[in-house]
Amino acid sequence: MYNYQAIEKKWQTFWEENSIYKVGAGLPRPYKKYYILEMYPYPSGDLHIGQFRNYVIGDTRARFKMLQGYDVMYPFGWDAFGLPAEEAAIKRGIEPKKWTLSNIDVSRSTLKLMGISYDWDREINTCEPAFYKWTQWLFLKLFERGLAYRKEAYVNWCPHCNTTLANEQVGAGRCWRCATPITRRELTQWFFKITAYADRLLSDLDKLTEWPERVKTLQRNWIGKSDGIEIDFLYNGDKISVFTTRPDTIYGVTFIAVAPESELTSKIIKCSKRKSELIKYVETSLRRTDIERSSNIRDKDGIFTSEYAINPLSGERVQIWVADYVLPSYGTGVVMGVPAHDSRDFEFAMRYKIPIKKVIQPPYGEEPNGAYTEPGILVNSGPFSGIDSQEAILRIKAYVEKKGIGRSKLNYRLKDWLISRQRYWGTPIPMIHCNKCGVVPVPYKDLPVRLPERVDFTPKGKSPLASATEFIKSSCPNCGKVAERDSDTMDTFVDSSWYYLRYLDPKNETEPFSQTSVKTWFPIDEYIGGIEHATGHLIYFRFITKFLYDEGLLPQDEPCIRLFTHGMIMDRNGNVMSKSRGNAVPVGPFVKRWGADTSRITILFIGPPDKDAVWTEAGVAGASRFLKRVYNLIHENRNIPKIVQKEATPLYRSLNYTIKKVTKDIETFSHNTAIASLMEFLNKLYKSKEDPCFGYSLQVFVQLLAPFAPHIADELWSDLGNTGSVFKSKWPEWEEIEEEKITILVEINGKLRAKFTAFCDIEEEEARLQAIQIPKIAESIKNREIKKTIFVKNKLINFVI
Ligand code: ANZ
Ligand code: ZN
Repeated sequence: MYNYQAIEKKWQTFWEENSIYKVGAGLPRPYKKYYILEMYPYPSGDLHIGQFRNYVIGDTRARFKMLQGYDVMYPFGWDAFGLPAEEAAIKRGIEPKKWTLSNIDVSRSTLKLMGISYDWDREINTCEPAFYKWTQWLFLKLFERGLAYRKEAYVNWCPHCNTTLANEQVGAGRCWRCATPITRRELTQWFFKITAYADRLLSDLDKLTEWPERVKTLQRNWIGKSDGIEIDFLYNGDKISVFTTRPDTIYGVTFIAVAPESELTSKIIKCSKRKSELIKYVETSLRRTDIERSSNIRDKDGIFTSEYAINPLSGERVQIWVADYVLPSYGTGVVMGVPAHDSRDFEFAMRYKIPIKKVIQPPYGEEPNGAYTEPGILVNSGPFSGIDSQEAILRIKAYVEKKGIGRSKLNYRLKDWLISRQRYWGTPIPMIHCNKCGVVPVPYKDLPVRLPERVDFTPKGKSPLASATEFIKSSCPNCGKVAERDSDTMDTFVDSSWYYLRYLDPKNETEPFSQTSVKTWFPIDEYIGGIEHATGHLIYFRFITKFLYDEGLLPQDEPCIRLFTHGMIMDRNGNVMSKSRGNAVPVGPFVKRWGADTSRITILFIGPPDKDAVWTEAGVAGASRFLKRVYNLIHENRNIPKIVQKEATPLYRSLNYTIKKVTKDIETFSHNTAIASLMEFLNKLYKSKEDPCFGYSLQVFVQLLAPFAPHIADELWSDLGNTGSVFKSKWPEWEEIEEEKITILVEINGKLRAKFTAFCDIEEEEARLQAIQIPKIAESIKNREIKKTIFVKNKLINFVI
């Protein structure tokens, strides 16, 4: 009888006692390193099925590499700081630290129950001083190089909750918690100058040949390089610079629009006759978020300043407006309005009856009703009339540069990274404010700056740490006078921008990581995580890696060779499973009921790992039956001789075919089809007990099964008379021999839809499993009932739906 409870407990204990997964503790062998990492989780409670899937995907690959003889680094840790812990703490009245640590305990024991092969000796936790000491060290390094700086910035502010809000926490201009309309506040904030790396972050994407194209495209667009020019308009003897990618439209400018919060706006307000109306408009627009302001849906609004500027090329006088569709932080914060050729400007001009002047003619075809935004032939453009847009852009660029009224300019959409938070539960910013010396860094030897406990952290409008007098009171490292600590904490994405390096040397007390450890393990060979991090974490950690490379601390400037973005687990309504949505199925009870191995097979068999999948427990019965059959067959035949029969018996052929298939499938993250081949091969084994290759095949089967169902594999491995763990054995190799395979047609309602190859005499159940794994078939039978299955041996399978 397959007693999975006893087996799993036994082997989990064995692995732990024998440090099977300890990095570098393996048998002597040629040295090949493999650093595999999953993005670490935020410890919000027990893990759910969606997370479980990601860890099992990673674990399967880690175990496979172990069996292939690699020295595998497979660590785990916790992204422990962050807002939800504070929210939970306020709601439940417990300390964020206590809440976080108890969540970690629950999740860790679930991971152990699942049999994931992490080296727990390398566990990290970002809220421990031993870790955040080095986050602070990183901050100081960046500060030394001028890459961490302080600046006034507008932030979203909820006047009711007394707190800043991230853009994601604002919906339709209201606070996510209390629905009060938000305002914008100008506060001094800390930034990391990621824009200094914009060009490298962009061009080095070409080095990342094993990253998904989709992620690279998202990053390219996010960095948003834009090649244009700045042109100086004249205003009261001063200049107003505008950034444009279309200098060929310069003769069509009929107004200038300035962002409300730009300095230029305050300057113009002083000269304007419409002071009070202007001030009112500025206040209203500050209440809107960037998202609303640049939305295409909302009517663009603005206000005329009653001032004028002069177009330096045409000499024409144009109106100056203040309009909040102009973003303060892009280009110069001023737009030259060309209503005839830009849709937003067109809308704006129509609304306020501003003149519209055509200067680009379509080369062929008719002019549209609205703005004509494509390139074309210049008209009404002085000496440039008659030239096409492309040529005109070059000539106008040359002209303004010669005259000294403009310059070429590269602009990036990427902004500097605002990293300060007016929150308690994060890494304290290691800076001291002295009346005499200004902002002074905490000396390295005084790190860590410890986060004080028992602080009143309910939001009051300023950082909770500001009222922790014991913490704030300090002395200036420079002059020794009484001074104050910075009261902000860092964005948690700072922690995750470098955490992957700490695993390499987690206990080092004198440096964040040693040079030896980096030389041995850097970079990550395989990184597994969600696509939602494409433009956040995955850019930040590239940035910090480049910075540390420039500091001479890393041998290369990209953190990760290969990135795998896994699909999401969805609920029946098509929503992503997540704790915050309230549709999370906890994994603990499921694993307890079915055992780790059956749960693992179920989740891997749900579909290709890079695709989304709907969670159902339907597959669990099949997975459980499969493992029972594995156990029964091998356990009963455990004493059979295992000599290798290198004859091309039918079983030997199938065996070689299966080794090859499973190996290739794991390499391409096609775990579900690998399992399907194992199921098929098992059936063949049941029918081949007389084959001279039978005993040997059982042995190899156990090895092939091991990455997916590690406990039962180790149990059967020792049943077969081997000593030690199967994970210390060597992954089987295959021999290229001709395989007698047949082609099975897959039909739906009698129509041919797909084909697959299988062993001769494949059974109906087997054929059905193989067929429904084919993406095209899976797609057409999704959510539909299969009324009848018709199976013609060695020919076809037909689903009636
Ligand atoms: C005149 C013009 C005429 C423009 C035309 C476009 C089409 P990308 O390509 O994304 O870089 N712009 C400049 N600064 C802006 C700001 N702070 N907020 C909002 N829009 C701004 O876009 C560059 C274009 O975006 C610039 O070129 C400018 O409009 C606008 F037929 O200038 B253009
Ligand atoms: Zn001082």
